Amino acid sequence: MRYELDTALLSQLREEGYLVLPGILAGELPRLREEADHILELMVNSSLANRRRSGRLNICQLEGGRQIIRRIQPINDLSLYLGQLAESDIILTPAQQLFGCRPVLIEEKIVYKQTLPEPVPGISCETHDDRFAVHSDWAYYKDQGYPKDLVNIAVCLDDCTEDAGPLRVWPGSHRAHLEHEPTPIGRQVLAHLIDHRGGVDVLAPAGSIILFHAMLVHSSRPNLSGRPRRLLFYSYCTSAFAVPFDVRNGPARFRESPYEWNYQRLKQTGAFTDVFRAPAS
Ligand SMILES: O=C(O)CCC(=O)C(=O)O
Repeated sequence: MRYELDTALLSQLREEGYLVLPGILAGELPRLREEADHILELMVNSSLANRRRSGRLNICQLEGGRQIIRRIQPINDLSLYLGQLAESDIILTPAQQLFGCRPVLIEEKIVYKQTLPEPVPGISCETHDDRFAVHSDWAYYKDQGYPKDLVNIAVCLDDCTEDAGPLRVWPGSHRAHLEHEPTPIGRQVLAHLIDHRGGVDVLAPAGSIILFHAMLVHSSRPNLSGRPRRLLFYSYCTSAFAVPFDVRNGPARFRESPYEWNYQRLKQTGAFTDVFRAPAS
């Protein structure tokens, strides 16, 4: 399947720095959610089997014990389906239209914002909540020398409602890079450069695609809905730039893979039995 942006949508994306394509992947939702659940189970069980939190897994625990899966990254080497989706026409065509040449994937992740029904003992957790700071992704990508022609394609696995900590964007902020400072939850635009209480929520039903420029300032509040708010992110760079291979995610794949094989071996020999199942979603 192919989805071409018309001129009006393309100029909206160029002007505002973001665009929502409602429901265009609704038919894929069962498979997308199945993959997200599978990756979540793999991460939690392999962390327990190895007695070491996977470096892919970002999990938080709040006072009172509630645990929230915040993010898993990288993911394409854990799911054939998600790896193939990243190269599919429906995902690539809008990015290709924007760049005027082939997009090259530079990183992928799933932001889960998913509370676990029961805390899982034995995994070390971060102590903050699932919010994301007011930032642009290029504030990170610039460290690897990437150009500014980068676009994020986020697939909504769940409804992005006001109470679910939706993506919040500052329309038009992608035109110039704003200086960031480090915070416990990541880099953040200096408070005097942008109104941190500004921005607009990007509300979208499950199955929608949100495209946004990597320089666009964005954030998200904690998810208070009681439901997961999963976004699958693919980030692309223009092939006009000599993109180095997998520099952002490659080291984590290389570091984590031996632990994941060790987990499979422990399971095969009966030395470890899975204890965690993803909550029904
Ligand atoms: O999914 C979200 O709420 C925001 C994620 C985000 O900004 C990031 O991963 O850089």
